[in-house]
Amino acid sequence: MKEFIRDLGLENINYGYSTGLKNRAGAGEELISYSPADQTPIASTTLCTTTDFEEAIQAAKSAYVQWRNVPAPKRGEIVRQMGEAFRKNKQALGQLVSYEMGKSLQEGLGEVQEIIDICDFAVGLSRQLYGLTMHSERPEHRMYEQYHPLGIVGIISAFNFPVAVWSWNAMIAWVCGNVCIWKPSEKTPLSAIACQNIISSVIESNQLPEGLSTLLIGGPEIGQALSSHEDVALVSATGSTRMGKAVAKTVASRLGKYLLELGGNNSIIVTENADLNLTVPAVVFGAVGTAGQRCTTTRRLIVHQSVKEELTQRLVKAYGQLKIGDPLDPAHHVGPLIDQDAVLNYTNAIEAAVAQGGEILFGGEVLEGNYVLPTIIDMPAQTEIVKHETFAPILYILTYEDWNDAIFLQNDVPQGLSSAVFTQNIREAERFLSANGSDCGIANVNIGTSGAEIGGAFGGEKETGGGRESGSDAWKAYMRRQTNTINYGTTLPLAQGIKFDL
Ligand code: UN1
Repeated sequence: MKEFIRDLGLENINYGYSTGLKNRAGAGEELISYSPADQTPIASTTLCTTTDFEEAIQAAKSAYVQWRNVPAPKRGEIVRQMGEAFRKNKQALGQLVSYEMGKSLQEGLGEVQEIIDICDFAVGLSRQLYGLTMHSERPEHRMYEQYHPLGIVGIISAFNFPVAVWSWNAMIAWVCGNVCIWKPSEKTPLSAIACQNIISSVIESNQLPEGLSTLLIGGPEIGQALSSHEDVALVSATGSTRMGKAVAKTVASRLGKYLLELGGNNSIIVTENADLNLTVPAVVFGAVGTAGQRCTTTRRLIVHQSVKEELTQRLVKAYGQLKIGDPLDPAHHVGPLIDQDAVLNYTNAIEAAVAQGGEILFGGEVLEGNYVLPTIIDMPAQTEIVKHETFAPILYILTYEDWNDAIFLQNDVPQGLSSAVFTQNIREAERFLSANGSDCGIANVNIGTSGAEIGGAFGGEKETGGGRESGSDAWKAYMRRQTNTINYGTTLPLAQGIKFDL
């Protein structure tokens, strides 16, 4: 038994359903979580069914009636305590994330740091849920807007960021006065249970209602139930475009709200004016970090022909120095893929790329278990496979001569999450950031595509789903806006000067 499993209270969890105060087995089958690092079963839990879901809705509904009346800064105080609890558990939770998901320990710890950071952000936000005041066209009238909570927020999260993405949603949703029902990926249930254990202590010590945070370990039917239930005001879903389209369709059919953070196919343009000393580490981290399983992973390199040879040589050299293996060993840069399906997707994509004219410059091999060699493939054109998001460390290289072609290639994919340009030329940089430049939700200059900070709004366009989570004013998606007009005079003037005399 690994020490962090014990530290996080995961020895005998025996639950798949938790309201924050009450934990019990789900009504469904047993679910064993295996580490992708060595296929060891870590612990087992149970799956929830739609019967459990109904109970969760009732708990959430009654918690909401209480929670929405807690002043926002007081809600922030609760989130502050949660942040403290995560600080105390950073090491253990980071290790668990690394072991259960397979990302390197550094990245596991980084993910917990994102939780801590978003807690801090949400605490400040709890005093800044500002609406505007506007001047009324009528005398002795006042007009303003305010933001109220939505109610129940459903959170569907993916295996690749098993804890951080939940926290971006949950911490913001809570300070906004909502309650949350969380359905994590079935591939990483323990990381979710660990988070629920950590925040449960805060819920308990503050005598908060059960149902403020409900965790349901479950399959797609729980996602479906969240999407179709009219009491779930907002469904925030992170995952594949296919899943996002299904969620959007179901939620839209009842005119509910959804927030989607789906696939990416992120590129870095390297111009003839790039500083390659910055470019090389940014590309390597972006392409192989989390074994290529981030939505923001660098998947395409669009390189000016004049720097292509030098850049590819330096990349191949850097790839040759990567240490691949047990993610918990701090010496390793790259861990395993999540499962054998992911390994198969990796092999299939490489086969397709070669069939479409690609030349493998590095990698292309499955090592043992779920470990694969990060791969660089030189492509003659942006073929079908390059336009497809494969969740694996495969970097496609495309070459350009004309700057306009570089921008065209960057945008000519169905996804629109993250993008970057490496250049020291201000015209290229500004053009990339302009309305004629990158069409993505994130566009960077001289930094890579992944590793976004929590302070900005995170999300993307086109098949990425259009939602924004985390910082900036992303909180507005978790609240309903109300416009209020107050007449403090003794007459009833109508807007637009309409006369209606009785
Ligand atoms: C994701 O892959 O779903 O920008 C989120 C990044 C991280 C978040 C990625 N901050 O890579």
